[in-house]
Amino acid sequence: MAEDDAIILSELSDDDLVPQMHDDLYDGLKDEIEEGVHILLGRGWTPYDVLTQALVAGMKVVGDDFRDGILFVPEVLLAANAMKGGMAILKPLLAETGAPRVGKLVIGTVKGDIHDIGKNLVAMMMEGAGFEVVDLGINNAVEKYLDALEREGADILGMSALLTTTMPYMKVVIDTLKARGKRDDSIVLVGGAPLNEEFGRAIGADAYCRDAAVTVETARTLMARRHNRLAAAT
Ligand code: B1M
Repeated sequence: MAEDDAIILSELSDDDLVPQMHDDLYDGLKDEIEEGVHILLGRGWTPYDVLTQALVAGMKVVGDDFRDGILFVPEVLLAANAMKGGMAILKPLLAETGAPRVGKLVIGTVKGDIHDIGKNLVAMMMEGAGFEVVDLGINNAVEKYLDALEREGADILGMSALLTTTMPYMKVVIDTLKARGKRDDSIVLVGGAPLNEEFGRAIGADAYCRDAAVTVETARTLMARRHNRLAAAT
């Protein structure tokens, strides 16, 4: 539309630019999202604030309208693609904290589930917090998780599920770890929109993580406990 075309993002104040970015995310406008991210960073915003306030908050609207049947899969895919464009700019900045390596995380979305935006966000934030991250991508069967944990000697297993139909698969992975006597070798963290603390406890995870920031905090706390336990045992 001619009127929309006339909007010059760099001329908007922060208070106008952020809602405009929510609209652009909704419309799947990747170039505009990338431009908006650069503008906010240029104005001194931290990468974390750009991520949470401009991108994640915008994606919430997309999610609500998808739920309510206002948006459909093709539109949501475009929005996801725009979101990923913005995230790609922020990723190296979030990882640039220079923090010493504090642990190694293997993370992936469970079998049958192809949602990866939240999982990617968690991976980015964990990298930024100094964790080494091995990202297994989407649709992971139990053997892929177990092979990766062993191969990488990881401290933490992270699993993501966005569907009520795929979240029970997390229990399959944890039960297999138990059956093979490997459950105590790593910390298991789970996350995804349909999960909650009760579910995390019921399937035997060490913790349910509501969002990426909580994942970082939880991983730090549980890693510190693990170090103390190992130190006490030697
Ligand atoms: Co899907 N989808 N989707 N979808 N999709 C949901 C999840 C849904 C809630 C939409 C709705 O109805 N409101 C609904 C699930 C309903 C349910 O199960 N109860 C749904 C559905 C039904 C489906 C399909 C079945 C639709 C269809 O085909 N008819 C289909 C399933 C495909 C499959 O997986 N087999 C499908 C497909 C898709 C797209 C491909 C179009 C696209 C995915 C693109 C992609 O990921 N590359 C998509 C999207 C984008 C969504 C919504 C709109 C947004 C998800 C998202 O990216 N959120 C979503 C609606 C919603 O969640 N409100 C929806 C933003 C992201 C930052 O948040 O993923 O929650 P989130 O991650 C957070 C936390 O949850 C947490 O931290 C993250 C960052 O703060 N977290 C973790 C997540 N993983 C973690 C792992 C951890 C820790 C924390 O490990 C330690």
